[in-house]
Amino acid sequence: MHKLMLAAAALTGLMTALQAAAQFAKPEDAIKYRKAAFTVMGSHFGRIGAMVNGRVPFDAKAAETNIEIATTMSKLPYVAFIEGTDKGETRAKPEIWSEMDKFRTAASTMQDEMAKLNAATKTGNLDAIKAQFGKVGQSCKACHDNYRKE
Ligand code: ASC
Repeated sequence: MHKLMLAAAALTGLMTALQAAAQFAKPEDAIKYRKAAFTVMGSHFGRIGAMVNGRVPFDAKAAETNIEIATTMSKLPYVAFIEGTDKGETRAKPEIWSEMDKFRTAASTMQDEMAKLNAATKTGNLDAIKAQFGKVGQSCKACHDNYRKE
């Protein structure tokens, strides 16, 4: 039974990835999709940043709403780094494709740090949120430094 459930879960994951890849009729569509996901992620992560930096008052409920969106968005962009999407309206560096394993590891680190920020946000403890917010920011920056053009 356990094995069957694992197989079903693996199949569901594979189907999701295939559907995501199949949804891009043209390379530009994949580029737009991943940029949109990063934009929305950055916007909602930034709203938490405003609280962390004291630019807006801390609101635990608003932080939770924002981290839920940022966490969901963090999972979306990477299926769109497909072959043929290194050209066009993109700042993606060619190293993404020549170092795909490293790129995926860096993406996965960001997703893990974001998930930890999600957990920290649910505690409602601003100090915990601040500490983890910094780690997510570092994981964003690591990818930007290596894989995003100026
Ligand atoms: C943000 C945002 C990013 C990251 C990055 C961290 O708020 O939009 O892309 O933090 O600047 O270095």
